[in-house]
Amino acid sequence: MENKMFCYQCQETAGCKGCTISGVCGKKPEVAAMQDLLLYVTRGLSAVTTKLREEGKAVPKDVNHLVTTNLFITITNANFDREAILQAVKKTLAVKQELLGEVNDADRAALPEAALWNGDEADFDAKAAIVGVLRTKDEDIRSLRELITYGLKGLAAYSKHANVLGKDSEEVDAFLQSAFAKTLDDSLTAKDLTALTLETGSYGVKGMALLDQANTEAYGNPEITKVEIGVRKNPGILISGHDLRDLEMLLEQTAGTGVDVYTHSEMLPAHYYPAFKKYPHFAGNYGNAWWKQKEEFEKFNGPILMTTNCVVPPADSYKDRLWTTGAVGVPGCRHIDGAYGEKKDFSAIIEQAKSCPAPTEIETGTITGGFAHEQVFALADQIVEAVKSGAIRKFVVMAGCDGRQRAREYYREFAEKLPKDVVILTAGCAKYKYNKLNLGDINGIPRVLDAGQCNDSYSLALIALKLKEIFGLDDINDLPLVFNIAWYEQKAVIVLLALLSLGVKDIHLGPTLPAFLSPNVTKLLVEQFGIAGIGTVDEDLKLFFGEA
Ligand code: SF4
Ligand code: SF3
Repeated sequence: MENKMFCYQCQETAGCKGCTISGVCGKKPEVAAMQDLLLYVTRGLSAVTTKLREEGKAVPKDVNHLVTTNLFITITNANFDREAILQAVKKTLAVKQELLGEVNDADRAALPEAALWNGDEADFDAKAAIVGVLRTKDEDIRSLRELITYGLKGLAAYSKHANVLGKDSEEVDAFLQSAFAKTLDDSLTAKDLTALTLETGSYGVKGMALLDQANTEAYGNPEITKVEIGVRKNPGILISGHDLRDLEMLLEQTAGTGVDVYTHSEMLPAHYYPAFKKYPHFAGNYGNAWWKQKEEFEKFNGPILMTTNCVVPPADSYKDRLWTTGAVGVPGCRHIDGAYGEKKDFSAIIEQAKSCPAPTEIETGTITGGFAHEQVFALADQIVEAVKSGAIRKFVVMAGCDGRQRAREYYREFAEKLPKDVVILTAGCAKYKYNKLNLGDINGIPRVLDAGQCNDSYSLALIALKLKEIFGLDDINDLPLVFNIAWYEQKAVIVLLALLSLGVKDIHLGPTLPAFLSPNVTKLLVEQFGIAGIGTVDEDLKLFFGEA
């Protein structure tokens, strides 16, 4: 049967091969088509901007922002709204045509077809059908092009978060666009693309560093924090996703209104930042990782604001309470616009909240986090002492994503069965598999050190580099540190590539290896970097710690 779509960018792709009829995530073929087309025209725009830079001409910031937003739109569980994506295609074509006029005549002829294409809406679907993932016939070239593309999507998302806080890096944007344009270039060999993959990882480090700087300059350094997971009596607004600037605006606008604000999933780490602690109505975290949202949003009773991925197409019962902003889109749900640097107007959400009952309690207690780099550096003496005395034998990095597949129970069981002298370093929503297990502490150091969101995996890298320095080691791989990472969407891809670029070897990746890695690309990652999948919990405990 002919494919209605083709997407294999996330861990939950159908049959570990590819979604061809409809997305497991809920993405329909007509939405997949517009995403494919948006990537195509954004590649074209990137080829134009790259050429302009080669000619010594400046590319405006808002064009950089358009590229990153477009890539963000196509991340798993970010945007299901065909109409919104179609409008983004049109806008991108218009911007590209204008910039094309600035390219020297002699250079224009050398641009790829994607840079020159300027179809009408009537042409969109026919074009989309031939520019998707399967346009690349050679499976290894396709695999590398997609690996780079997914890494760039993650980099775009992190850049966007830095950009809304007023931090831009022309260097990162220029690389992102040039690398994205190279995924159109048929003259590049697998060897060239492998080098570009690693380069993407090194820019991943720069992008995450930029975001870390943006976040900490705006909101302070995360610090050890106990976060309430129960509920209060006021009506509430639940904010999810990764955008701290949106949260800040929501907290400002809800102050004194009698409406509380709760975080969900990847917004939990916002509680660790000093700047948000001044809001008495910042009530706590409600629920778990993204995939539990259907059940939890139902029970929350009040409006929910999705600032980024991961949104699940909502049930009718709460659709009217689900709001989107930024790159997120869900047909039938209201969207709040707002340009970078502008104040978004959340008053309609606040008004709706006032008429809603308070959230239904689903759990009580607290969870502790806030172990980003500065906080861990402050505890360095204690940690080094614990390692030297043998109280801490090893660290295991369990950063990444959570997801709905049953196979992910592995991570809960792995955490539960870990030897008691092992400490988990985590970031991202993967932590929801074990952050409520009360795994105790070692000489006052909690056994689950949560650095924050997935982008805060950067903190984990800094912590590893700091430990390497303190212990006087030459190689990061000589640390008593193992990597057992869970992935789901494309932000995890840039984190992975970033770690590889820092020289980290023997990363275990689960619950399954990406479908977009061809056998040859997998072989390369295994041989050069020691990348491996996961086994059973007992096998892996034996492998990592010599015991089950
Ligand atoms: Fe399938 Fe994942 Fe693509 Fe959704 S994002 S269509 S689940 S591969
Ligand atoms: Fe989670 Fe989507 Fe990846 Fe940011 S929120 S880690 S899955």
